[in-house]
Amino acid sequence: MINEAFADVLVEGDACGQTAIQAGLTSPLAVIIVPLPGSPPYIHRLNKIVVHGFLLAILQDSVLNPAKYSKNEARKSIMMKLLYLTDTHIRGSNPRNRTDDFPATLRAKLQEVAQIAAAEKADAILHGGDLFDLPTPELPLVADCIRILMSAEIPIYAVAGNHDMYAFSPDTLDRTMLGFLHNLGIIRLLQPGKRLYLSDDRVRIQLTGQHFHHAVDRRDPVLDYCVDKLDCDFAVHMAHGMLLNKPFFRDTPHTLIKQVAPFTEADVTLGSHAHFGYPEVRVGGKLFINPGSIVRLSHQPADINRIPRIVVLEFGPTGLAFRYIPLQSARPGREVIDLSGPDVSRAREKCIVGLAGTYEDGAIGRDLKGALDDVSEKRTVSRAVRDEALRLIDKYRRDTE
Ligand SMILES: [Mn+2]
Repeated sequence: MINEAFADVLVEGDACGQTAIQAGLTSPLAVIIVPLPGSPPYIHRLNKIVVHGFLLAILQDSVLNPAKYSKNEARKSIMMKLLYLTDTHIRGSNPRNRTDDFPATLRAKLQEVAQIAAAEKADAILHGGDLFDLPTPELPLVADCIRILMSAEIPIYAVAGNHDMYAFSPDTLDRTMLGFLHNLGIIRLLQPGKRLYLSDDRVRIQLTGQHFHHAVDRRDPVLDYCVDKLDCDFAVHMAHGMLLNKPFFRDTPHTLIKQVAPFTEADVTLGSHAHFGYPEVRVGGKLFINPGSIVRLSHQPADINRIPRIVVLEFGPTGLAFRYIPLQSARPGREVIDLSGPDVSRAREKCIVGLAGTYEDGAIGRDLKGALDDVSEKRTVSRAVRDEALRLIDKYRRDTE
């Protein structure tokens, strides 16, 4: 029997048999072994020798890489874990509704994320966009936050959100902090339309991503939210846009999960942008998850009463599993959000989205003066502001021509 055979080998003090038992190889198939160079000739003392290709390969591997087959690592070798968080909105000052020290809160939350990554032995961190609240946020806090994320010592993959770029244009990313970190190789921005593969010994994951851009939720949603699955066990897609589980305000462009579910082959679509998140949705075996932003910026009850959370995704030979991890460092909403002030976040978002809708597809570039006239009329911007804007634009044009 194989166990006896291993016991024999163990008596000989052989690393191969020992690691095989630690790896849980107790199948009664029986054994082994082509001695590696330098191995002792114990093989002749085994009573029964049946070479089984699969076991043989693992055992050879286990001799060459014993650490991989130690008890703690055995589980890891058949599973990949990804940790997902989104909409961190890193900024060095307090948002209007927050009463706490917002930068300190960000550092604490990211520290907790790094600790979870270590405790879970995650293989990578995924970020759904709006890593930063501004395209070029304050450097000291960026340094703190990125150093904390890097302390997890695993790759960080991300898509860019509307706050990470200028003018809803991913073309501007090279001039932003997120693009800068990508160019340094510290954060790896997924490239729309391209597949990236993460693979373990037995699991291969296809990772794709779509940055925010001015036409998200306005053009055919299949272009942004749907992918084909090729040459992998699992496909994961991240897109920064207003992908929702149920209809929203008519004047806010959004896409419903049911519109895209039939057309994507992604096993998991990771949502962002909609800060409150929603319970996961399953459609025909496909999973749509948005845990919500890890910071609460509005004072709507749905935001105040939720606890920010991240997601751990596990991919193994038997399928995929996920669980939410609420952040311990998140204090009750009422302790950090000022309930008395006006909720400007929704009004501001509506205004910005409304403007973007008015000037699609480069209309701003073609007729900037007309657009400014239009905006100043709609938003009651003073004539002086409009004229100053035009003067600056003229100057910019002259300087760049
Ligand atoms: Mn956001």
